[in-house]
Amino acid sequence: MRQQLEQMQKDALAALAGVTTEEQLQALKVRFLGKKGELTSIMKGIGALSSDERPVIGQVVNSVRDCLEESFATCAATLKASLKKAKLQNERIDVTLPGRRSPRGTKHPVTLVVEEICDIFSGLGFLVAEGPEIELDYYNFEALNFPKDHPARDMQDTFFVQDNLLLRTHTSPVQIRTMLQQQPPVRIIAPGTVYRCDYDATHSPMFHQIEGLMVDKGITFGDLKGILTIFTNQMFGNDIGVRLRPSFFPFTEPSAEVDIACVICRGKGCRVCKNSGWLEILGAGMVDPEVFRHVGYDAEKVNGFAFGMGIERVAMLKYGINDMRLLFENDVRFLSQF
Ligand code: 2U9
Repeated sequence: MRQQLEQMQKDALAALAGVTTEEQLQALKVRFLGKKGELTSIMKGIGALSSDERPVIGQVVNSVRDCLEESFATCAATLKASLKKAKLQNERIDVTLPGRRSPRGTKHPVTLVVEEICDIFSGLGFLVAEGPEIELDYYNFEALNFPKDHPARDMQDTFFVQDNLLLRTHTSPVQIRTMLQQQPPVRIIAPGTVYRCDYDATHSPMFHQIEGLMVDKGITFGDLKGILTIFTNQMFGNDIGVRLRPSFFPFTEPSAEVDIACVICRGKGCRVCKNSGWLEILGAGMVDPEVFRHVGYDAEKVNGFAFGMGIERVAMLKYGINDMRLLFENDVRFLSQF
């Protein structure tokens, strides 16, 4: 029986040496020390021993049990420590790894062009002015000398909110509001969103404009041409050709449309300029005395010029974009190119 016990102890210690998981350890504990385990089954033979042998074997049983219990406890502690170590190793965070960068956005081409134009005119002493996008008919049309039957006032061309209230069709009401609030001299540019009932490859119902206004004593058409030439040179290059053609607007007299030499063919003639060699980018003129009358300025004492341009058109020419709708789809593949 002593031999049996010693063999079992040997077997148990050998098996313990190969344990790598808590499940294996538990299974060995059941096998050797459990209620129906090997030690219990050997101990069943104690009853058949003589009264001399029984205490001796009893001592061996106790010493084997103590030895195994201690070995199991040691094994459990070692296993626990090594599992914890492995877990910590697996979960280790390398704090020296560079962080994951979130992709950086880019400015919309319309914003880039607005900023560039504002910078150019700020350099020429113009202040930036803003106003509401929902306007009274008076500021959008009446004060700007639009006759009552002008086609722009039609529902077909203007988005009306109520009888007298509309989405501004240009940023000109900003200049009217500014003149009503301050006396000359005035030198402002008004960038902003405007709305017109129009939609195709070159027109959007919502688009952006920048308009400029300069009012003082003795302003001439030559000043207007000079300022616009400085602007086109800075915007499209120093040697870009500029020409003015006579035109008509209700709010300026005389009026002109301003062309630059085609940015694609430099005046030779191509598809973009429809073989004319020129591209229209601006409208301009001397402010009509009737407009000054509406804001209480004395047209005998002061005069001035105004101009306006569509931002999307400038952006399309500057960046070679052939469909205005690309500017409003917000496709990141398109926008990230600027
Ligand atoms: C006041 C007086 C005069 C602003 C002007 C234009 C000519 C013009 C168009 C360009 C393309 C609008 O976006 S577009 O369709 N603009 O041709 N705008 S003069 O004249 C003003 C403005 C305010 C008080």
